[in-house]
Amino acid sequence: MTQRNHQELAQLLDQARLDARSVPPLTKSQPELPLPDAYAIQAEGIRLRTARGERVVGLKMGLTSEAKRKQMNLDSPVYGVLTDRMQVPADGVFRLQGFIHPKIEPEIAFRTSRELRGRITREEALEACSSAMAAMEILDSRYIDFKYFSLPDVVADNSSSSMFVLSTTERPPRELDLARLPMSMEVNGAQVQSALSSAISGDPILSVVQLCELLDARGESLPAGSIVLAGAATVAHMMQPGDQVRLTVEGLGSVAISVAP
Ligand code: OOG
Ligand code: MG
Repeated sequence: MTQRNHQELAQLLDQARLDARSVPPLTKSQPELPLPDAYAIQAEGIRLRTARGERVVGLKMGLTSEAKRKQMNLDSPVYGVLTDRMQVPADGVFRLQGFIHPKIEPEIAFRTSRELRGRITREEALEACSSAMAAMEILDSRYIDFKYFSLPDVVADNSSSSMFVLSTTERPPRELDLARLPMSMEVNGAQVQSALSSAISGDPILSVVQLCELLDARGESLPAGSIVLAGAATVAHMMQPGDQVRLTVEGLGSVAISVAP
């Protein structure tokens, strides 16, 4: 596949996102879409966004929990890129208009204070992460039906990333029992999902280790000052107008958004 092909496919997905219109999975017309090409399409899509003034603020890991891999019927972790325009302020309002079929999921996020590259240990990842936060990701697939796509499809579509929200509480990850934090997501006060943080990669910090390996395979590193979403602990949840969605993570407080009526 040429760079020209990557650009064309990135443009198609970018336009679908801007128009909030779903399109067939890329593998329908390109059954042999290799994963490295899918990441190249993702990178072209991010270039289109930065050319319009968006700023890259971090990365998201996806499919780091068994629950998510089962829900999406895909078998290995992937990453996507986060920009400043994707962040909803804590306690902010999210409007469903302009999105295709958004879903929300409970996550843990980290902020890095130095660059990480290549194969790193859990200790090195902990050392480089100045804080951990409670986070929710709002996914939106640009593909018809959301559910039935292959790994290269989801990667090309920036791993379904759409929006995210971070708790205002930030704590050094070493102060927490990171792999044993109870997480509970509630909609209008009723619990809809719950899990222990170990559902995320066995320990959410290991998502950072894995991310560095995936980046390294493409000759890239994780810059200092990045936000990293570690991946969802449970399946994602559909939102209705007027919903108040809140995630509480023991030790990290809670984070909420309201869906506009
Ligand atoms: C892929 C992205 C998965 C996560 O946290 O596991 C993800 C998808 O579900 O469409 O963001
Ligand atoms: Mg996610």
